[in-house]
Parts: sequence; structure tokens; C-alpha cells
Amino acid sequence: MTRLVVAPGVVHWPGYLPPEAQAALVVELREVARQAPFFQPRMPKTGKPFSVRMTNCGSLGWVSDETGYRYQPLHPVTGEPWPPMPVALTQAWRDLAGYAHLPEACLVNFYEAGAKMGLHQDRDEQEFDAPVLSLSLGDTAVFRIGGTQRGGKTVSLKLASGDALLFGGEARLAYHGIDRIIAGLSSLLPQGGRINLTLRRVTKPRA
Ligand code: MD3
Ligand code: FE
Repeated sequence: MTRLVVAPGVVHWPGYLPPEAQAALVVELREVARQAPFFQPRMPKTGKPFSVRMTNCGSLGWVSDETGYRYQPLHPVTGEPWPPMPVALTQAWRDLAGYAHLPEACLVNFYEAGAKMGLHQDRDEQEFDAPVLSLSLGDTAVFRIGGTQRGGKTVSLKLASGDALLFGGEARLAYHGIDRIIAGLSSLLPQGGRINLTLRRVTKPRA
């Protein structure tokens, strides 16, 4: 398995998930989305909608609306608990994360053609000692990552279906975002689009 160190704390495994595992995961994610439908997050204060739609699985999910960003145990629209995390995801975490405790949240981002995500830091978690693990499915994304200060130098990376990317150590608070989606390179999702899964430890483990 090819393991590329992209920058300090950033590790890329191109094609980590073989095609059959990607297809099996899509089946499980359709069930997640049936139980916890995709919602359209909104920017704090302005209420401007994101171009990315989201859902979550695991005991906690990330949500955003006029009142702010936060993790919560219930879906913001249905009021139901998030569905369980597929075992394939906890397995990828055990395999790659190098962290002794299980993730609590898996944020599922769905990008249609034209969707993007501006440069931001992920800092709504209580535990920055845990890495964030990302898995990409479907269309390729042009991903950009910089340092811990806004306005610094950035590097771009293409994320293809099946790729895993781990952010830990000094990269955990790096600015990052998705500049654009490149359609037509993957046949995993018949209607096209990209799914990104981010597995996160949210709370500080008790031991
Ligand atoms: C670097 N998602 O959900 S995944 C996000 O492809 C997010 O949907 C993007 O940024 C996506 O917050 C990028 C790669 C990623 C995820 C979390 C990180 C990079 C990260 C946390 C810290 C540093
Ligand atoms: Fe992020």
C-alpha cells in the first residue's frame, strides 16, 4: 500500500479502499442517508447555505446553522439520533489513525458539480490530539491545505475515489478546503458527485 507523506502530519494513501469496498460502503451510506437525510448546513450569523450537503453517523454529528457550529447527538431536522457508524469505517480508523480510542463522529459531505468548501480550520472538537481521517468516494476533488495561519502558503492535492488522508500532529489545525470537483473520472456513483467521510474523535477520552 502506497503511503505518501504530503506535509508534516499529512499522510495520503491513494486507492486505500479497493473498488469492491467502495461499492459496499456506498450501499451502507445509502442506508445512513435513509435514516439521517442529507441536510443543508448554514453559515453562522448570516445563514447563507453551504453548497455541500451533509449528514453524520456515529454518536455525535457536526451541524452548522445561524447559531454556530457544534457537535450534537440528534439530527437537526428529524430530531433522531444519528445512525451507527458502519464497521468498515471504524476498521479504517483502527488501520490508519494510530490513535487508541474510537472515533465518535463521521461527517458525510456530499458535493454535487459546482460545490466547494472554503478554507477553514476544524476546531469544534475537544480533542486535538486525535487525528482526522478522510475517505473520498466518487468524483475527484481538488483539495488545498496550508498551515495554521490564514493567508500562508498552500499546496493542492487531488483526492480520488478510495483515497484515505490522515491529518494529525501539526496538521490537525491546518487550514484546508475543497476548490472544485472534477466530474467524469469515477463510475462509483451513477448520478455523479463526491462523498467525503471525515472520522473524528470529538470528546477527550477518559483514559
Ligand atoms: C485537515 N472536508 O468536513 S477532507 C470538513 O473533502 C472538510 O469534504 C473536506 O474539510 C472534504 O471539515 C476535506 C480532508 C480534511 C478533513 C479534516 C481536516 C482535512 C483536514 C482536519 C484538519 C486538517
Ligand atoms: Fe475541514
